Amino acid sequence: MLTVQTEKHLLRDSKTELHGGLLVPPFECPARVDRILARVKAVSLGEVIEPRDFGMDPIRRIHDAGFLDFLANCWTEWQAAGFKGEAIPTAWPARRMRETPPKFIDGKLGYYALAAETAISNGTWEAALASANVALTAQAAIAKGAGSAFALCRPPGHHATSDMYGGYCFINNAAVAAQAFLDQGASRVAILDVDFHHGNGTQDIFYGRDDVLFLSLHGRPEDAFPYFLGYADETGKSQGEGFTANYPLPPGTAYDAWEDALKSALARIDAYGPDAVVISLGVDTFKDDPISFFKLESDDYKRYGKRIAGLNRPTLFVMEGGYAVDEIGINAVNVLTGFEDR
Ligand code: B3N
Ligand code: ZN
Repeated sequence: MLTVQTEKHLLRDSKTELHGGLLVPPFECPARVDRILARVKAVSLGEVIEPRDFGMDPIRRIHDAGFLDFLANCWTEWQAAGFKGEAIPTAWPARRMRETPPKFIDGKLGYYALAAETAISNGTWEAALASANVALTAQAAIAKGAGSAFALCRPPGHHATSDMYGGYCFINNAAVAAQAFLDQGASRVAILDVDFHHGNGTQDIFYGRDDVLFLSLHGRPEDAFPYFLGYADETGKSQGEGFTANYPLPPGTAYDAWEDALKSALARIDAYGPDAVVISLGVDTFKDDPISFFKLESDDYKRYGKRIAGLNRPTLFVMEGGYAVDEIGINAVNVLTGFEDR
């Protein structure tokens, strides 16, 4: 399987995450990609290539112009305002307040953020753009006939909506790639999100549409980030009614129960008959993940990779979360070798 990756992910190197009332080193760190890439090479998964630059057009198909402008200029404006730390929002358009974008960067941060843990720092925008190009390059390989490809994206994307960042995500790489399939002639695309966290951004982007089927297996919103989306009764709206499926699961969920949900999701995808499948691949479902509460073991990733292959559709894997750095390479690549049945 082809892997697409770039060292530009190193530009995303913020030093702080707001967690537990403290500024701690971010869980979403550069070592994650180093470990996955080392494993890709150790198992000889296949060729590893650099991304091409697709420009802004495919990203503008998903994201709001004001939001992209904010991301591109945030760090410069934050520094110009004289702030000394990394950029973190402090105020939001909360219930019954005005949703008018402010001019001052401190206000813009709250307007465009969905949560406060994710600090913006020098290089964040450049790394997010490179990550989207990683997804688009892997998508292009599949459009040209590859049966599968692995987009080793960092930063991840599935929490980013058309106009909000957060949960370590800035540009929604899976959504950008899915839209590219459609723009190049696909009629239907399925996005299966197997990250521990609900893919709220991807769901929100496609919620009113029937040309993208979105399915997510995740920690239930009563207990897990992003807290405010991902309930089972969210099934789509208007033309998109019936094209979203959520499988919220409780703390302690181990492979057998998780696989039951996966089988149900795969049956839905099979019935939909997509031209391409995008897997939002997070391995924070692992039993030792430091911020999650599922109990999957390393061999389980191989088992479910094989099940995904059973769809027999062109499949693009887009890297999302996973913070057990010592095992992230084994777990992520186990999905891919399981898919290849080796
Ligand atoms: O949810 C958390 C969080 C939960 C538990 C933690 N422990 C026990 C140390 C630490 C953090 N933080 C909120 C930000 C989570 C962002 C998730 C990003 C992701 O992987 N999305 O798929
Ligand atoms: Zn996650």
